[in-house]
Amino acid sequence: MRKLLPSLLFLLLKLSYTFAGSPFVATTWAFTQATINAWEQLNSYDLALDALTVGCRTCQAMQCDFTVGYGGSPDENGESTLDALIFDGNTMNMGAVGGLRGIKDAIGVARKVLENTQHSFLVGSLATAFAKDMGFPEESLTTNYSSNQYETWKESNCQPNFWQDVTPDPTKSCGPYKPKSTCSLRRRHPDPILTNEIPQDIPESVFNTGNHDTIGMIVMNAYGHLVAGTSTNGANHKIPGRVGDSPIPGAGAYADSEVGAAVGTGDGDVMMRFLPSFLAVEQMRQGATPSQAAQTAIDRITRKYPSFFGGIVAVDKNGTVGAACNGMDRFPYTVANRTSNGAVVYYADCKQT
Ligand code: SD4
Repeated sequence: MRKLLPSLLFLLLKLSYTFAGSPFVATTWAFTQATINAWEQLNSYDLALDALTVGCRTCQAMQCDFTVGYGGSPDENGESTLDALIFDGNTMNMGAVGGLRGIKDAIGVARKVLENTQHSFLVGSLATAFAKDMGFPEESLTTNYSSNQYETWKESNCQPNFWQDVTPDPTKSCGPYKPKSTCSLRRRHPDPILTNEIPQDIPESVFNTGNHDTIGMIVMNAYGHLVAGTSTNGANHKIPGRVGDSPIPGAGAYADSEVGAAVGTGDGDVMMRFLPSFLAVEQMRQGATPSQAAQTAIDRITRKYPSFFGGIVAVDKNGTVGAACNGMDRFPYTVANRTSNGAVVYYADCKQT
């Protein structure tokens, strides 16, 4: 028996390794290089947080579609600001930054918030001060590309923009704007509680396939440690100070190693009101498949905003991946796992609403 003990122990360890889960990386959009880099990192060290950081950092450095990292989505002052989140599904701890100015590595700073503070979320210029203390260099996030984007927008009379119910008419001018009188506001927006009215759908979304592409990434290691995160430069021509859904837990990303994880991308001003990543994880907790869970999260939004633009990727703790979307024909997402032989891009067909 004594002789058998080591082999029995080894077998037990091997079994728990096998059943703990099958490691994977899943990413919004066709961000293959980010997925491959995260997967290689995972294979080398099997640390989910490191793999996610490496993956998101890849897109930040590559300026994926100019909507992740520096030099994209300039705000109304021409400045790029960054949002990022990293959520640990083992500890239910997180780190996030919103409206980060002058620091390129937003996911790195979010990781520092997670690991070196008891806080969850730092924003704006004071997040920059924190990042500098943590050793990140302060540098301009403006490039020729982003200043051209900004100049072209100014030349087109600041169209499109995110203003409403202001004067002068935001569809014809650059501001500065003032609110319209409260009386006209009331006429335009009757109290939905009193009228039981479904809110107006988004007039014409500034979000579309040319203005999107947050990286949302989910990683699970061989021991079933699930983490989820995001990195983005947000919305093109946003009003300065705007933070999107991406750094908000349950909106941009959510993970619970006992269940699964989800990430979202799209019109964050609308999506954050529905906490779609949280909802998708809770659906999986109730037994929904990842595809069903992602679809439920999307349906919850389209019920009120039928034309919103966005997608959700959900993965359960067994590594089954699903996705759902709205406002486009199909939504690409990328997966790497033990059988994929590199990163494979899949497409979810959006349900026609
Ligand atoms: C935001 N959700 O800031 C992000 C942008 C995005 O696809 O994902 N676009 O609203």
